[in-house]
Amino acid sequence: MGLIRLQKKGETADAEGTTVLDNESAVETPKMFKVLLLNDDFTPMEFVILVLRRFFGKTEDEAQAIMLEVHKKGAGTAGVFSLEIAEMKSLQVNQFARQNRHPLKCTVEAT
Ligand code: TYC
Repeated sequence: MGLIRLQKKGETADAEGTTVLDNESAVETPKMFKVLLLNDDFTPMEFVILVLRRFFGKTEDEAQAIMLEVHKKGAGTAGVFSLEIAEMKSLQVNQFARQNRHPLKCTVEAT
């Protein structure tokens, strides 16, 4: 009597009889999203540095470099996260900017 191998849903046996995952069941690399800061003419540089330190865990030097990139190029990446975390950070930054009467805007973009 031959060996009977039972595959679960989403699995198949390859030529050697090894169980492999079907394509739809294969573990996929998580999709990642950039949290972008947008430049404006009014938000103080120090406030942008504070945002980068408080919400993105940047050091003073890292925060200054990102802030200057945004200031010169119009936008820059504060961090890269799963969609859920990226959207939460973006909401928190926009709320914090509004509370402090600054026009700073934060958006989310696919990597
Ligand atoms: N451009 C602003 C200024 O000159 C500084 C700034 C930097 C604003 C980055 C927003 O995301 C920003 N005060």
